[in-house]
Amino acid sequence: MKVALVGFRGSGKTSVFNALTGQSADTGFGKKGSNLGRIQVPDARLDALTEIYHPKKTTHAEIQFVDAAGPDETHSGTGLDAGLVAVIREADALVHVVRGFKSAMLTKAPNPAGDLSAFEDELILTDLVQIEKRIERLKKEKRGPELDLMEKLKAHLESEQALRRLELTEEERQACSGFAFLSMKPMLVVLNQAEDDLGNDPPGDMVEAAQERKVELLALCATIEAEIQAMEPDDQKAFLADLGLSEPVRARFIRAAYHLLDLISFLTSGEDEVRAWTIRRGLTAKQASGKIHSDIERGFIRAEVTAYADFIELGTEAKVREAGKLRLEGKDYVVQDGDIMHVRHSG
Ligand SMILES: Nc1nc2c(ncn2[C@@H]2O[C@H](COP(=O)(O)OP(=O)(O)OP(=O)(O)O)[C@@H](O)[C@H]2O)c(=O)[nH]1
Ligand SMILES: [Mg+2]
Repeated sequence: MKVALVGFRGSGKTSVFNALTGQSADTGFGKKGSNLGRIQVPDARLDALTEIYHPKKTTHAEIQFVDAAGPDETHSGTGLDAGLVAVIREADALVHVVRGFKSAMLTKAPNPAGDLSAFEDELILTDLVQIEKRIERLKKEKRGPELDLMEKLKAHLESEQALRRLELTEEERQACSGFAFLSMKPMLVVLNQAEDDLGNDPPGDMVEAAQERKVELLALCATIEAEIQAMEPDDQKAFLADLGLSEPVRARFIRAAYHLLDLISFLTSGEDEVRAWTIRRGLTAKQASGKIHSDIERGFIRAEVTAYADFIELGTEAKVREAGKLRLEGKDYVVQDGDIMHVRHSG
């Protein structure tokens, strides 16, 4: 999964990036270029399977981050630059960082709800420009069905609403996927709080703005979280307890992201490798096997599935079989979180 950190200049994107990845990228204005990082998704089930199989390799699911410099908040309404648009297009999800702290570099008082909506307008505007161009072309070529869809999207954007809020059929969604519309991407909003606000709930207008836009909201203080991330584990625990925080932001972030994107993990296990694979909830066994390899999806015959809880209770593959807890599932079986799968395939 690829996540882009977006938001106005100085909102704290690079600070959030550091807090999540443990890197120490330069913060402050006008840093050119973007930062890339990745984190492994901790999974206690993977650790338990590793204890049992002692595989040569254990592979966690991964989240990749890209952090690019943001536009100036005083110049909103002029559209996003092409470089930034390209970065956002590539992402599966956006993390929009909004400033909740008084900045030493920016004169404007924090206005997180205002920034949330102003940046959203930039995404909407970018999509609108793209769609208008497409519509002109479709009119010339007299391509009816796609034209209808584009007109529907255009009307929605013109009412100043992001495309992620628009109900679409599966077919329409498919037709949109190649365009990678910015405002259609799932979004998590991070309210970057002042140190003094740590532990306080986000302001009411912010909560409302997030609900209205159907985006998840996570409040944190990036500078403190970046410090925590850089500490030794023992110091980390003591410091978190001191602040009244139960866990570092990385863990909260991962949960929020999985929830937002409706993701689950299935597991594969053996002597060579124990591994977690992240998929969208609702995928069938055949579709999910394509995550491992497209050849496996093509040649899918059946999946041998054990629920993680059953495996851990019984302890060995032989006992799982004996207890009748190894299920043979066909291509239409809907994969469940924690399924341990072995896919039989031809070719
Ligand atoms: N007080 C306070 N300062 C913060 C917080 N988060 C970031 N800052 C400071 O704000 C400044 C800008 O932070 P960055 O993380 O570089 O912001 P950015 O969004 O990456 O900015 P661009 O890359 O220019 O778009 C830095 O001096 C940070 O130390 C915070 O939670 N509290
Ligand atoms: Mg930055």
